[in-house]
Amino acid sequence: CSGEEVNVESEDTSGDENLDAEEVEADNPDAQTLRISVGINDQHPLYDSAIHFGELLTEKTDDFNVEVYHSAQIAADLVATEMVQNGDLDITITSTSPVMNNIPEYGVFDLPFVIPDEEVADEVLDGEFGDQMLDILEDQDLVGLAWWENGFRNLTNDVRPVESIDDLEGLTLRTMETDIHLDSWSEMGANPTPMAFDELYTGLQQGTIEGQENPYPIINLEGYHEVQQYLSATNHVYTPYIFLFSKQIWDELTPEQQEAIAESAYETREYNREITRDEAQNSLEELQSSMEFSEITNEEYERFQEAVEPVIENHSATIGEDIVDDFLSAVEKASD
Ligand code: TK8
Repeated sequence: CSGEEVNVESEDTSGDENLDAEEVEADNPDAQTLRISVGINDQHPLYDSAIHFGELLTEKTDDFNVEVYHSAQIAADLVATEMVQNGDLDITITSTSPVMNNIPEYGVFDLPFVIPDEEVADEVLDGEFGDQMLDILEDQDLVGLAWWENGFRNLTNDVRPVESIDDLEGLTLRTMETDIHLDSWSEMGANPTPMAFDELYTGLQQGTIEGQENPYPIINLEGYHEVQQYLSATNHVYTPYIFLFSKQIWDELTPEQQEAIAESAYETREYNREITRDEAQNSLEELQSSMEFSEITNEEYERFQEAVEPVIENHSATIGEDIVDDFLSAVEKASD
């Protein structure tokens, strides 16, 4: 974990000189500063993408400086999102999953084994369904500006190779803080426990938990292979990153400023997907040299899928039946 420079409380960070952030400065002494918080470290493509956003924005207007804070120095995803809702932070780019605590509709992305591949993910997020999901954020004091990539999630653990669902029996796994992931892993026979991302490395290192699941770039760049021996290509869920702007701060901006910010977030999407996918391949190769890697056969994959069938049913009412139906049809349409 590379957040070693600082360890501050979340709320009062503005102007704190000890924080390690990348600044993109406008050529204007009166520029307003937009702070972006990300939970991952500065090696991950998300950090680079956030800086890229700042560069695009300063090309379009000299009204803003952009500061990007990595490794949850400002706050981990859940708290950062609340700060954005309260107008205490301008921007966070987070996995959708922790957002679900306040916005149950967002649980739809946590339903396991629904999105089969990246092309389908792109089509669903870039189409009507993705727009509809961004729109519902407004009632929550959030402006959702773009879907970026975290990627398909894969399992690591330190006990045994997981090649079949039977291998999961009793494994203690960290999941993101969402009931749907907890329920999914329980249905698959594991013993899941929710934990904020910034506690994960220590949890693995100290053996509080035996395993976790994340996309390859996070596993590699956060160094989980240092404390985990086995990697399985489970690809069980695709949870996107979402670019969230504070509605309270947004409403104070001019339409031209809003447009420049919205365009920069949106235009960074392709760049972000490209570098994240390259890193996923690169990270997988690197991980294979230090971990024992297992692929899941089609037959076994079906057993995983069967085991989690109750999960959609269990959570449809909370997410909203309509949203679940729209999601499943968007996926089906994109898969044709
Ligand atoms: C990083 C998180 C992370 C997520 C997790 O801030 O918590 O496991 O995958 O990407 O959003």
